[in-house]
Amino acid sequence: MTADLFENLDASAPIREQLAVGAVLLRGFARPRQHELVAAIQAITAQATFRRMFTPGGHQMSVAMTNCGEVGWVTDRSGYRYDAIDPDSGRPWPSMPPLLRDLAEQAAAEAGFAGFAPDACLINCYEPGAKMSLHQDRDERNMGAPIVSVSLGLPATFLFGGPKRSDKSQRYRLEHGDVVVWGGPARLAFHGVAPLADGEHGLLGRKRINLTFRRAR
Ligand code: MD3
Ligand code: FE
Repeated sequence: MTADLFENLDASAPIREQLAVGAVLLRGFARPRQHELVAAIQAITAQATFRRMFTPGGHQMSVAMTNCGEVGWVTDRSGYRYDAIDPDSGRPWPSMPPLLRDLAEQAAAEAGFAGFAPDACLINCYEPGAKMSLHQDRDERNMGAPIVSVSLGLPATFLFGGPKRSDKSQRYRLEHGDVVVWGGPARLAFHGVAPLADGEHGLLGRKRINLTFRRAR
């Protein structure tokens, strides 16, 4: 009680919630920059359009994806990987706008990961019904670096499990402007997103967009 009362006395301190060891939720951290973020995402997707990729098992993902940065995450029948070239356009991915890079770096620093230098940003687009099954993120070379995620648009139920797929998962609601930093022991936790509930968001309509900033190489 006392801790809660005094935690955010400093008006400039973000509202933080520790979800697990190494996982810090910064509620509303991206809100002050929401309009610039949406404009930056629109500029990226004009160059590299959202597409629903195929898993190595041949299933088409319900989430549409694109990337910016030096490398982007891709999946097709041959596997998952980071690639400097967008397979749809044959061109390099759009570069990561400083606005996005700075936001990720600042959030990581708030969570105790000073010096985070992402080289990849995966942009996920959920429409009602789209989901992401439980998985681990293990295609990155440097597991010492955290992943920073930024949620925009419709709220989602995020599932956060443990180091084993069978570990019971906890549910969190991630809303527009929420930023989560996943590092340390949380970095290899199983996680996923429940099917997106329909709704209408003032800025993004019937969509949820999630950015994940990574150090892939
Ligand atoms: C916990 N994206 O792109 S973001 C993904 O909302 C992904 O689109 C989800 O999982 C989304 O791989 C979840 C939150 C997140 C991202 C990476 C993590 C949580 C994580 C890596 C390790 C542990
Ligand atoms: Fe993931």
